[in-house]
Amino acid sequence: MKPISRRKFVKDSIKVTAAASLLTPLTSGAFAIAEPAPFLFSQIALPYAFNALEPNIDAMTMEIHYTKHHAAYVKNVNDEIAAGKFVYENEKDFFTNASKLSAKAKNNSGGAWNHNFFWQIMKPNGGGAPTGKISEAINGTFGSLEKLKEEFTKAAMGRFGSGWAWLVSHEGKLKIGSTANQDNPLMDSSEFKGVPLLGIDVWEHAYYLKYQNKRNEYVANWWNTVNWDEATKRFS
Ligand code: MN3
Repeated sequence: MKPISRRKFVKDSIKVTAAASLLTPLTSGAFAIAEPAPFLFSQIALPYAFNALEPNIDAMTMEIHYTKHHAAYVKNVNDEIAAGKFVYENEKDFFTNASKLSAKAKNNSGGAWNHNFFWQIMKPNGGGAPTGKISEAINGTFGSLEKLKEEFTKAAMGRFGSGWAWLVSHEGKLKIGSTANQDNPLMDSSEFKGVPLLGIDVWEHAYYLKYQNKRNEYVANWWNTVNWDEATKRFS
């Protein structure tokens, strides 16, 4: 058997050490490594029970959506990061570099972030109308909340195939649009940009068990889950 050369051994050791250091969170101690720790995505704890959004979103859909679909996006993007391919410091950094990501990293980072956002932008006994600054902005931009809902619904219905519809704040203005797949308005690669205030998942996995092909009914009932307090927080 050919003995492993010292040179190769050293080279491999460095690789292993580098890979390990990438996954070790930095501390302020004496052993801190200059290389920044890569940002890893995580799945937020669902802020309510699987059945809490009934009858608008059924418990089975919520459970599968959260424990299977969302969990998979988080795992898959972190696998890409762990493979040492994408080292960024936070979500913002990740998405402003979206155009440089692999398809796997881009799709799954979007899926990880979008669903964390989605769970928070809904709540049990949601709906109603926002108040304060965001309400003024809605009336100023769209004329009324009803008009906003009409335009947003049009964006959700008009998204062919899988994707998301969004209400965003962009350069001081409210805008409505949609993105394909798991793209989001924070990505540099997205044509529709802004800070998301509301977002609806219009992938069939988000509604098919209860609504089958009736995306329009899902979107109409989804308004009853909207957490306007969360949208307001993100606007101010
Ligand atoms: Mn989904």
